[in-house]
Parts: sequence; structure tokens; C-alpha cells
Amino acid sequence: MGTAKAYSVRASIAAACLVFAASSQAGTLNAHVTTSDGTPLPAAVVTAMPVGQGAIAVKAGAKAMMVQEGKQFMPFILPVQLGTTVEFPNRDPFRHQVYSFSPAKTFELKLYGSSVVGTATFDKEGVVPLGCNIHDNMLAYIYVVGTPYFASTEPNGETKIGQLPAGSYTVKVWHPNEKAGQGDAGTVQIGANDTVDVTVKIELKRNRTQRKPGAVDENDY
Ligand SMILES: [Cu+2]
Repeated sequence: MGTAKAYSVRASIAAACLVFAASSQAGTLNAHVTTSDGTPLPAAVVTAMPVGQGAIAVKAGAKAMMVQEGKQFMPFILPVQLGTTVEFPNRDPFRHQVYSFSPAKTFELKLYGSSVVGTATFDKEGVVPLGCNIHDNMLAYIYVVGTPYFASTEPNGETKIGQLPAGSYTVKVWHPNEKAGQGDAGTVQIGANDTVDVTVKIELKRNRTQRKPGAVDENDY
């Protein structure tokens, strides 16, 4: 199915060596994500969902940030937990108008300059591609997840989710350029003080990214 799995549990060794670690009864998931040819895949979002639980929203007031600077969104991929309010500060000396047509969140901020910070709250799980009405080259993704346990891969394709209460978790990986049906890493058991390694291969269907300013003719407002 294009997805490889490799789990290994180093718990017994860790438990034998770390007598004082008993105070932190939490496990760690180490994820390693590559493309189908083995190339490390950065900025992929790894989520661990406790089995048997519904979506977990964040406590009210949680915030994240998607910056516009130099006619670019930063970061390109922003994972947030369900219920998070994202601020969209404009650090350019001209205006932006951020929007999305996605089912997970259809919205459009008013045309705004640097003195105003637009905000939007994300209360539905899913992928929210962002654009700007003024600058067609601008592109970013907000990925809304129903779990507090998530992390993005580093340039080496690796990331770590710590502080996992003992239990079983459905592990998934998401990247905007993946082919449909990718990213299911199955269910892993994580005991207190376990470290579990998961390796996931993702087949990409395209290499779409944010284009540089000037890639498209436009006027500033
Ligand atoms: Cu813009």
C-alpha cells in the first residue's frame, strides 16, 4: 500500500537503566518519514490519536501564528489542534487578504495592513489551504488535528512526540503533496516510559510549493 511500518520498543532497556525515570509515566513516539524512494520528508505532520477517543479540542484561548512577510506565508505548513485561533500578522509595508475555500474552514480576512492582525479560529479537523487575493504566488496550509499529540518532521524527516500517556494510538502522517490514501502508520502500543520508533513512507503525487514573489504579475495595495 506504499506504507512501510517498523516498530521497535526499547522500553525494557530504558526501564532497567533509568531507575529515577519512574516519575514520568509517559511514552515517546519517534517518527521517521521518507518519500517512497527513501528521501527524508520534512514538514510532514505526524499525529498520534488515542484509540477509542473522539476528537480532542484544545482549551479555549490557544493561539498559533501564520505570518505574511516578503509576500510569503510562514510557515508553509502549520499544524494546529482543533479549536486553535490563528493570528495572521502582516509584516509587509503593503496589504494582504488571506482566504481559504476549504470545507474545513472557508473564510476571508478583510484586506489589512501591518497595523491590524487578522484572526481565524479552526473548529473542524482537516486541511485548510491558504491563499492571498492580492498575491497569487502565496500558498500555505493549516492542518487542523483532533489531538494534542502531533509534531512536524525536521529536514532529516524525523520528529518526536513526547509525554504520551500509556495506551494505544492511531498514528498518521500527512503532507499536502501526498497521494490519496497515504500516511496510515497503523496502531502502536505505548507503555509508560516506552520509546517507540515508527517509520513511514509517503508516496508524493506532486511537488507543489509556495512560489517566490514576482512569479505572478500583481499590484500591491
Ligand atoms: Cu498577499
